[in-house]
Order: sequence, then structure tokens, then C-alpha cells
Amino acid sequence: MSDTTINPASGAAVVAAPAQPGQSTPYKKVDLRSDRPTWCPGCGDYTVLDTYFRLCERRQIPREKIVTVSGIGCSSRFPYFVQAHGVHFIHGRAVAFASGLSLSRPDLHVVVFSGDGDSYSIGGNHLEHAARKNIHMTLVVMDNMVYGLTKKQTSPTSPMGFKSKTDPTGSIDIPTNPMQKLLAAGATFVARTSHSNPQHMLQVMERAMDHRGFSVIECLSECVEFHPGAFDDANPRKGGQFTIIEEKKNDGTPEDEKRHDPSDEAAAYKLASLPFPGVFGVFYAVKEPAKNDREQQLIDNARAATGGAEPLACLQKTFARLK
Ligand SMILES: Cc1ncc(C[n+]2csc(CCOP(=O)(O)OP(=O)(O)O)c2C)c(N)n1
Ligand code: SF4
Ligand SMILES: [Mg+2]
Repeated sequence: MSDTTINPASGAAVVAAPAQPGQSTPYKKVDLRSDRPTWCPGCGDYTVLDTYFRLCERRQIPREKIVTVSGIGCSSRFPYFVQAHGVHFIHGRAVAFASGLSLSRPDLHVVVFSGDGDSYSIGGNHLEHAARKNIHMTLVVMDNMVYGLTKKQTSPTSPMGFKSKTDPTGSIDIPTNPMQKLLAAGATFVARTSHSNPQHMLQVMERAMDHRGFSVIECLSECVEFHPGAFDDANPRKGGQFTIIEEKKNDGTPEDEKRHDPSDEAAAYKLASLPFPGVFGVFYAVKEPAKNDREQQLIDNARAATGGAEPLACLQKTFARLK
């Protein structure tokens, strides 16, 4: 069981990793398992959790350096199920919390797990600003096209005609196109995957983790309780199609002309415009300085100007100058 405390100021549940004397020794994914996940049997979120465990095991990311952050929702129960540091924060504010964490603790691996409501609805604004600032973190949006935890309300990605508690006669609103939204927000790594292809999910997660800056994965994760069958068209086992983006190899062959260049933003938008089920893989990936690095430069400059003072002394000198 994880050691959970409640922050009295914010009401946020803070899941602390227990002290691990032998932490740097190799670990297996089973060592990361915490409380028994409480998702419904068959929920797509199980695959995302297992894939994350596989990723941590494969990379042997030191357990004390893993921080799993979430907002509120079924998907956002994630940190409870990971035996490492984690924060179950306020609805829609996971990315805001993760931004502060990432900027103040560059040694940590900050991974946010969120839902379509948490990220694209109430948390949409935070997402946009973390993306444009290119704050170093990985965000996995577990999109089930419904509000699952609150038992079936229309979400920003629910399709038109979707019947829910908020739209008993069917949704009349045009849904958000997540891929277009993420590209427009300025994210420097944007990918798409699905719970029905765990191997693909693992590959995409690995690439997101290797990306310096704001990396985001739109991950279809079926809610078998309130939106069953939503992703059948993207699942070959259900008669659908899972089309993987063929990326440029830069090998000079004529076929390369037709392959996708992930640094081409306009080409990424075209892929994002395809009707459901669309395509899967890395839509967009470019190298841009992360805010973390720009901020570090600022700190280094300030330090140099104060003769190498420690942060507190540096701050005091700055205040003294302002008097
Ligand atoms: C400020 C605030 N508003 C509303 C809620 C109620 N609420 C909790 S989870 C949720 C929606 C979650 O949907 P999503 O992010 O898609 O996650 P899912 O449960 O589908 O994984 C809502 C509206 C809340 N907890 N806090
Ligand atoms: S309600 Fe839906 S999203 Fe929530 S645990 Fe059950 S299947 Fe998963
Ligand atoms: Mg949802």
C-alpha cells in the first residue's frame, strides 16, 4: 500500500514513495505495483498503466526520480497504482502542478496522466500554456471520449449524437480535434496511440520520454462502462484499422517522398484532419529549447552577476537593488 497524505491547504492527495534503501538496484515492473487498480474490468486504463510500468522497468528510471501526476477522473487515479512518488491533484490542474515541479526539480521524471475532460476541458488552458512554454514533461491524455468517473457526461471529444446524462437526446456539439488542438498549442512532440496496441504505446512513450520539452500523447483508452465500442474502428481485433504513420527515413529512396516528416507542421495538421480512426504514431517532433533550459540560463546569468551567490543570497541582492 502507498503512504497517502492529504495536503490541508489544497486538499490534494500526496502519495509518497516509501523509503527504499536499495533503490538503485535493478527493479522489475512488479516492484512498481501499488494498490490494486480499481478500474472496471476491461477498462483501457489498465493497458496504459502496464505500459508505463514496462517503460520504467526497461529504462530502469530510478524509482525515487519518478513522479506521476494526475488531476481528477478515472484515468487520474493513476498515481495511486504506482509505487513511486505521485500526486493526485485538482481537476484540470495536473499540468499546472507538474509545471512547477519540472521547473524546480530538473532531476525528476515528471509524467502526467490525465483524461479528456481533465486535459481538454477544465484543464485546457493549463495545457496550452505549458505546451507553448515547452515545459519539460510528458503528458498522456487517456481519452475515452466521455467523463467516466462522474458516470457518463459528454466530454470535449465525445462525438456528435453521443447520448449521455448531459445530452440525453445526443450531443449537438462539434467535438474537439485533440491532435489539431495540441499542434496549435505549440507542443513540440505530439503523438497518438491506443490501448488496443500496447507495443505501439510503449514505443511512442519511449520517444516522448526522450524528448526534451513538452511531449504529449493522445491515447485512446476505452471506457467499457460508459462508452463501449468507441474505438472499435481503430482496433483490428474488432474489425477496425490501426494505421501506423510511416516516417521519413531520409534514405534517398523514391518511397521516402511519400513518408511523413514529423518536423513538418503542415503535414502534421493534414494527418490530424483525417476522419476517425485516422492514423497513429508521431505526428510532430521538433527540437526547441525547453523553458527549463531558458530559465536555467537566466539563473546562471543572475548568479554570475552576483559573484556566484547561492539562490537565497542572489534573491536578497536583487531585492536590495530594488530598494
Ligand atoms: C473543479 C471540479 N469540477 C468538476 C468535478 C467533477 N468531475 C470529477 S472527474 C470529472 C470528469 C472526468 O473526466 P475525464 O477527465 O475525461 O476522466 P475519466 O473519468 O473519463 O477518465 C468531473 C467533471 C471536480 N472533481 N472538480
Ligand atoms: S467507468 Fe469507464 S473509465 Fe472509469 S474505470 Fe470504468 S471503464 Fe474505466
Ligand atoms: Mg474521459
